[in-house]
Amino acid sequence: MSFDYSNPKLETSQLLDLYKAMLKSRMIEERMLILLRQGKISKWFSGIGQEAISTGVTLALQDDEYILPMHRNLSVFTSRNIPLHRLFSQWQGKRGGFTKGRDRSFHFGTQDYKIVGMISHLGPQLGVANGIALGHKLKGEKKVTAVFSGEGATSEGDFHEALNIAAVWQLPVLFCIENNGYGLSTPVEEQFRCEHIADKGIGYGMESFILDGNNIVEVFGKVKELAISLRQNPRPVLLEFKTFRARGHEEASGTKYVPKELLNQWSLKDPIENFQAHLRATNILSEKEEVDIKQLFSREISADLKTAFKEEEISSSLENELDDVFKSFDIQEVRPGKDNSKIRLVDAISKGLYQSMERFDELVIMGQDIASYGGVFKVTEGFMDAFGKERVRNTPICESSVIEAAYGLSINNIKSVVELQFGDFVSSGFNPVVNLLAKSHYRWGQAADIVLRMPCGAGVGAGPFHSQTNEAWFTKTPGLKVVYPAFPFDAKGLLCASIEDPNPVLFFEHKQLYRSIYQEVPDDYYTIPLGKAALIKEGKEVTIISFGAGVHWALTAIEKLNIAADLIDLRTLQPLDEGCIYASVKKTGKAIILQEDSIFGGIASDLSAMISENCFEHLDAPVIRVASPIMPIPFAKNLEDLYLPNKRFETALKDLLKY
Ligand SMILES: Cc1ncc(C[n+]2csc(CCOP(=O)(O)OP(=O)(O)O)c2C)c(N)n1
Repeated sequence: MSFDYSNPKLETSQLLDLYKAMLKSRMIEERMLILLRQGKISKWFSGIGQEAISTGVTLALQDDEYILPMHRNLSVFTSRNIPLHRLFSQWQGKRGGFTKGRDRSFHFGTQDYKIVGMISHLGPQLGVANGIALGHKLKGEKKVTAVFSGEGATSEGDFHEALNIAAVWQLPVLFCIENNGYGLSTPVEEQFRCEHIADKGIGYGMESFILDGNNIVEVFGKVKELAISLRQNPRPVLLEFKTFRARGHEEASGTKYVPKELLNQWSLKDPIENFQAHLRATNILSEKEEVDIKQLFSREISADLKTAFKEEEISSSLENELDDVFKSFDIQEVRPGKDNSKIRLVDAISKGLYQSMERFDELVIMGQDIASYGGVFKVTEGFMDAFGKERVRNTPICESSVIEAAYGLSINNIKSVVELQFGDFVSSGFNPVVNLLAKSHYRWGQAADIVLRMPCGAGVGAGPFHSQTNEAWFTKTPGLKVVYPAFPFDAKGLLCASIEDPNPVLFFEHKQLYRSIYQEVPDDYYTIPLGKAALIKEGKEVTIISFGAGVHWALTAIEKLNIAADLIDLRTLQPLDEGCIYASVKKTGKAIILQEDSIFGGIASDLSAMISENCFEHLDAPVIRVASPIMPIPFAKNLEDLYLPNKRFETALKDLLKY
């Protein structure tokens, strides 16, 4: 098989560099396959036969440009000259790797080498690249971002959303799709219907090209040319690299389902053997040089393997592990000023957000209809005129990709706030929230500096898809902070603190409280630290614990029944102010928890268990949970009234007091 290596015409030194970089990753892989057979490493996803793509793309970019590889892209890592022993330690789960033993194989990133590794879910990578590229664009930096995907993962919604956003926002992203014929065992004809993935480019309004993924010169040349062009004229490009997966999906799974002829056909197109033959035939590489290079790499691999094997197995303490779930952050509390205005909850949120935009020059807000329209709840009304359309950014309807983009912005050191039009729609962006954002700091020390604003809650007759209060989906996911204010003063101070916090925060805003609850709120910027509950009423008879609209229902009941109760407004659900809860329950001996969401699996259940475990000797009655029944939220007013727990709360409270 002979390839055309004449276009573009490259210098001898460039040709040799390309050869060496491909060869190095091949030689590492071959060694890994031996170790795998010896049981010295676990899983391995082979990129053998596809090295020209990772190598060509990586060497065509500048070292300070981000690359987001997948599981078969070893050469991205080695072409960026990461010390091999660090890679080996990573694969053995040792401290010398990049994740302190917390994640495996290529699931890691490193800011030092501008590489952002994948999560298992494949598709989210594509949207993250958008955020990084957006960051460059906003900072006026002329840089390209390259992201990889297999052809199989292009069936995921993330691919379509990411291409759409990149096109609409004209982001300088190279979407590098390696079409290697199979997604695990699924051949391309069972994956998509069109002939070429590149054909999809036109549907998104972007340029696309088909490249021979086994021809290193073609890959390197075209990517280099495009990178120069994209830096000057930012826009996304879809690249389909035709190639072949020479080995099984992962080593244990074999290639039984792949026709022999196909394997034979493609073995003739090996990117390294062919290129090496060309270099030899054109006297660019002598036999001696070839042997020398191979010996050099072999020695380097052996020495670095020795270093990694010598490294002791990782050990840690639970405290140490827990310490890394969140990026540590001590808020410099800004105290409220003296001038106040009586405003609604929605105004307090809007003011907090506005003043945060003033305070953090680069803070970006993204959401549907938030720019000139001001958002469906008008929280960002007037923001576009004040801060411009770049920072107050309308998005297409693609929650997943927008949240992924927010993560990319954070990787590029830019804070963002994402407005979910309704908190219910976060389900369309669930994967990046619970997998990308939540696990990021623990996995590789990367902060996800993002606030997701979640208009939520029932009582407004909006039916099953615009009324949920879905905090429990997130309070159980380690790595997320969850804030849920009930009053304007708290809402503003907590939102400002959430934006300051470099960790991912879900900020719940109850729609029914938006325009019904007024309070004197300081005019100037201030913060309220997360994780502190508020004891808003004090009494000895009972402890009532709630948050959001429930706090107001509890206040009504306390007044109506004229009882002396401690009323705790949790304000933050993660982290939870356990001390405040236990102190109160130990004083009153009775606890009732009021939660708007359905009763099963909500925060009330956990609180009940925690109180039982920690305050048992002080309790004079069982801990009571009052919440909605286990059913979707109905639309009609009478049905919604049946559903919501506020009326049942009064009865339950009376019963508990009598106990
Ligand atoms: C969301 C999700 N579904 C399924 C999988 C299991 N899985 C891992 S890799 C893979 C095949 C991916 O194929 P492709 O994108 O073509 O990449 P390739 O492995 O061929 O390089 C599958 C099905 C997964 N990791 N994530």
